[in-house]
Amino acid sequence: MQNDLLALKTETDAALAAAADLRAWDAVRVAVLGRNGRLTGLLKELGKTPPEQRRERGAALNRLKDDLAVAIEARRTALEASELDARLAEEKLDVTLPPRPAPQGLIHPISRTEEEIAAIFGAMGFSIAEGPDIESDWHNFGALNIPAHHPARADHDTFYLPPIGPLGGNEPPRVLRTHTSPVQIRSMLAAPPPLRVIAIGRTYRADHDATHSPMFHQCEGLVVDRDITLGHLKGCLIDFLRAFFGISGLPVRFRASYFPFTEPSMEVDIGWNRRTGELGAGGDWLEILGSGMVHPRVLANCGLDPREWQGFAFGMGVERVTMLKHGISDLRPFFESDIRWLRHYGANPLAPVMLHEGV
Ligand code: 2NL
Repeated sequence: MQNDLLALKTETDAALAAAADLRAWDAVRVAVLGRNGRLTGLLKELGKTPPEQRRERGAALNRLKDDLAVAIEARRTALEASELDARLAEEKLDVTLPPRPAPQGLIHPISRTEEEIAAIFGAMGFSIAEGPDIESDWHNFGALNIPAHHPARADHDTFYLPPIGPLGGNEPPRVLRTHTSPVQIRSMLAAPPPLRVIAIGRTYRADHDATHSPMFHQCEGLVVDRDITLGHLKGCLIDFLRAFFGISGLPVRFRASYFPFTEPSMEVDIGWNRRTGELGAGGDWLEILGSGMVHPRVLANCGLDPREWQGFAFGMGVERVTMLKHGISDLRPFFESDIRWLRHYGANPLAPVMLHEGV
């Protein structure tokens, strides 16, 4: 090999050996084979070689180019292998490390109460019924024996929706349901008795202060069958209240009251201590739900003969029972989305709802 070519080979080999990483290697490659590289320069000068030496010189340059290409490629393979070895040695994964805690969501206390109520009544054979938030005047009031002059119909209580439709404003008004009762009306219309349903969900009243929210939640239950008595109502609600508050001997009192849709009607109280707020003992009474035997006119409104079918019904406020159960004194934080309050009162989504959650 001609001297200058031998020198280029020797120096390139040395530079490749000295290149410690792929960056340095690439610099060597460009300096030799690149557009302005040394070998490229020699090839460009071939034209200036005297014609009698050109053949031999050209063949030598091409052999050298192949040799250099092989050496450069071999060095790249070696450098890549050692960089991979270094990464494999460095990037170790310790599968025995405990995982970092991931942020965990919580169940809103209202939802949790709804789940608990559904679990208890579900175990008694009730099914959950749902209905629309926007109701006809008839489903919300008329069917429930709430006459036109009844205070529950007064404008300050009910959200009325603007009339739409072919009658040009003369159709009966639609309302945001003021209670969950229309859901039970729909259940009676949808299927013949026997019937055991629970309706839980959002309800609306035009009322807003420390103890009233324009949107709140109710739970109502309805049983319709032959020969249903006040005894069934009392047994069912005593069992429910003792399971929900987790107090087996919880005192329960039934007190005569009035609702347009039940006859007779009863307010249901539980025993508590007015001074400490403790539930289950203390000699004081706390109103917790309303109930009664379904008014014969309500049964008839739903196409049921009251001489053949009887029923009982009850209703409670979900916020109210949640506040009592967890010692929450203010209604407003339920709907303020304050993450600190929700972290405090939220429920673990992975803990299944038990039939006896307790206070
Ligand atoms: C309360 C009282 C009550 C009902 C709701 C009802 C439903 C139908 C027929 C008859 Cl379809 N009654 N529901 C009965 C008595 C009381 O709720 O204080 N709610 C918060």
